[in-house]
Parts: sequence; C-alpha cells; structure tokens
Amino acid sequence: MRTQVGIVGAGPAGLMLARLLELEGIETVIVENRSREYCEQRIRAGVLEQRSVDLLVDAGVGERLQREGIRHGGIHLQFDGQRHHVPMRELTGKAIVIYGQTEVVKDLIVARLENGLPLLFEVERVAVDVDRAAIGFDHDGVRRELECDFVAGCDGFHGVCRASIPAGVLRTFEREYPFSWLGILAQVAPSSDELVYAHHERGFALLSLRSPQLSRYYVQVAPDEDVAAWPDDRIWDELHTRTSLEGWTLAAGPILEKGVTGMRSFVTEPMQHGRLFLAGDAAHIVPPTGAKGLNLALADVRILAESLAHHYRTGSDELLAAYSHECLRRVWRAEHFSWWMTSMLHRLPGEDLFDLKLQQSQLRYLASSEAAATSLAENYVGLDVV
Ligand code: FAS
Ligand code: PHB
Repeated sequence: MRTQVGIVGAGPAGLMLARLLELEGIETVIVENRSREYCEQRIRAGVLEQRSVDLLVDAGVGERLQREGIRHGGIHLQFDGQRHHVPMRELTGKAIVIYGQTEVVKDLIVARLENGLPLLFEVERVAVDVDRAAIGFDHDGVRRELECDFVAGCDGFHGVCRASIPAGVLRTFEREYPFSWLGILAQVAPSSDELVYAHHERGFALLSLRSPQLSRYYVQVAPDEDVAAWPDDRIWDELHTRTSLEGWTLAAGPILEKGVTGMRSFVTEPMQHGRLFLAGDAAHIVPPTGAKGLNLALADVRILAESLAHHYRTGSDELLAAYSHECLRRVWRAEHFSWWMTSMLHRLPGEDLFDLKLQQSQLRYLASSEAAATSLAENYVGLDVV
C-alpha cells in the first residue's frame, strides 16, 4: 500500500489531521488498533478553546458542535467555603465551549467514512520504520505495509511512534503527581451554571458537564486508587463535602461511568525525527486541571497540516522543519499553566502548612485581583503564544 501521509491513531489528533489534509487534497491512511466503538466511547476531555471550535467549524465538522456545544463565559474557583467567579469573557473577550471529546471523535469519524476514505480499525502489531517512513500492521489477519512520504504519530502516550525513534534522539521532560482523579459521568442535570474548581482540605474536586442532562465530576484520590473502593454513595458524599456551599446543593443521580486517571506532565523534544512527526499526547501530556489536552492536540495538527500542505504545494520543507519549535512554545505555555493550576488546587500528601498557606494566598489573590484573574483567564481560553 502507498499513501502520502500515513497516520497512526484515530484519536482527535489523527482524525483532525486527516480531515485538514483531505481539504488540501492530500492522501492519507489512518490505522487504529482499537474498535470504532471503543474510540467513540472513551470518555476524556470536555472543554474546547474558541480556536479549537473555529478549527472544527472551518474544517466542516462543526455543525453538531455549534448546535449542541454549551458556551461558558467563565469558571468558578471555590475555597474556604466560598465560590468566586472568574469572568473570562469579560476579561479576555473569549469564551470556552463544553462539548465532549467523544462527540468530536464521532463527528470526525462520520465525516471520514462518509467520504469513503481509508480508516482501518482494529489493526494489530503496528510497527513504524522511521527511515523508510513505512508502517507495518496486521489487518484482517494479513500483514500489510504502508509506504508513506510522511508518518504522523498520533497514537497517544502509550503508542508505538515515539518509541520507534532511535534512542538518544529525543529528550523527555516529566513530572508525576502524587494523586489521581476519580471521574464520573452522571445522569443528572448539572447543579452549577459553569465549571467549579474546588480547593478543599479533603482534596480537589471539579464540577463539569457534558450536556443539560449529563454531569461530569471529578475528585482527587490517591495515585493508585482502586475504583472498586468507591461505591456510588461514597463518591456523592465526597463531592457534597468538597463542594458544599451555604444555600447551594449538588444534585446526585445515576452514575453511568467511573474511572481513575493518573496525573502527569510530559514533553518530548523534538516532536519530529526524519519523516515522522509526533502530535498530541504522543509528544506531550498535561494534567487535565487546565483543560488543555485536547486543545493542544488540535493545535499541533493545525500546524502540521499547514506545513505538509506547504511541502506539497511548494516542495519546500521550511515549515516542516519549524514544526517542532512552533509547537513546543505553545506546549510549554500549556504545561506551565496546567502545572500551576494543579499545584494551586490539589492537596499534596504529607504537605506542610507552608504549602497550604501559599495555595490559599494564591487563590485569594485570584479572587481579588483583576490582573491575576486575567492571567488565569487568558491561559484558560487559549493564549496566542509569542
Ligand atoms: P489519544 O490518546 O486520544 O488517541 C490516540 C489513538 O491512538 C487512540 O485511539 C489509540 O487507541 C490509538 N493507538 C494507540 N496505540 C496505537 C498503536 N500502537 N497502533 C494504532 N493505534 C494506536 N483532557 C482534558 O482536557 N480534560 C480531561 O478530562 C481529560 N481526561 C483525560 C482522561 C484520560 C484517561 C486521558 C488519557 C486523557 C485525558 N485528557 C483530558 C487528555 C486528552 O484529552 C488527550 O489530550 C487527547 O485524547 C489527546 O488526543 P490524541 O493525541 O489524539 O491521543
Ligand atoms: C471535563 O469536562 O472533563 C473537564 C473539564 C475541565 C478540566 C478537566 C476536565 O479541567
């Protein structure tokens, strides 16, 4: 098999890249080792920056997003038993849109299959030959090899693409956090008009949503927490305790899904080796406290698609050569913001009171200073990195 750009992974990065290249008339083949159902049901991010919304709409896959996405003009920070609103739209002129990553993936898969373009699910034993820009894989029990001009590694943190780059080429920067998130999807109307980030002595909690009928809530738990130790009642008790407020009650409902997500910051440099380009979680991970994961993946492939289109239009590799540098400036800004939000809002095991006092001072500063709130807001809604 032969194509111009071979894409490993049908997550938001791989599917969006394929769509942008399709609009440029550039051929692609996507190989994915999970089933379509699994890819469409895997619950992850839920917050889209305005520029991610614009990218999806401009690429002709934003019709349902515009109809069902929920626009928020701010977030709430809760600490010391009080809730403070950060009016992001007022402070930055930009808003965010709540629309599940599952829905973004569904919209992109439908658009691709409707156009009859190759998207191979449930492939096995994927191997990338970086020197030849070739992807080997089993499909329907047959060993295949896809020869490409370029390979896009969009296979997430645990994929094969980054690992296929020879030792010594990449530098990695990593930070593990001594806690995780227990996340639930509940069949109950959200109790807050906008997201609530709660700092509490028992640990962090986040109130988010997926629709007017579906809530998405998170509580900070131990790094290796067993979800079996969290029956529904215990989850609701903990959410009530950490988010309770005078005159406000969190409504409970049937829990449809629950899972524990580890927290890490990770960056690999460069994001390219030869004709292999890494994008999204294959190159970098942020803790979800800054709601940046999905937005970073979409931003990477916007630049990669432009650079590949420039190559095919002009024969010049100038933009491809600048891809990694261009992305990493934005990635490190998001890494810093996500680490900052995580450090400010989570209780550190064995923390001393000095840390707690610093957190409280930072939170009070955000609640009382427009300058501080504007800094948070502009990073949250998406900063054009210089
Ligand atoms: P993805 O991981 O989404 O996609 C990679 C794809 O490659 C997958 O479909 C995978 O099956 C496939 N693949 C892997 N190995 C392969 C192989 N060898 N061969 C073929 N295919 C292969 N962000 C937030 O902002 N908020 C959140 O609440 C949030 N929650 C998250 C929860 C979890 C458990 C995780 C892991 C991430 C979460 N994120 C969240 C971040 C998330 O949104 C990611 O940033 C986003 O999925 C990145 O998209 P991709 O880079 O496309 O990677
Ligand atoms: C979510 O809705 O899943 C979500 C929202 C904001 C975050 C993380 C997750 O910071």
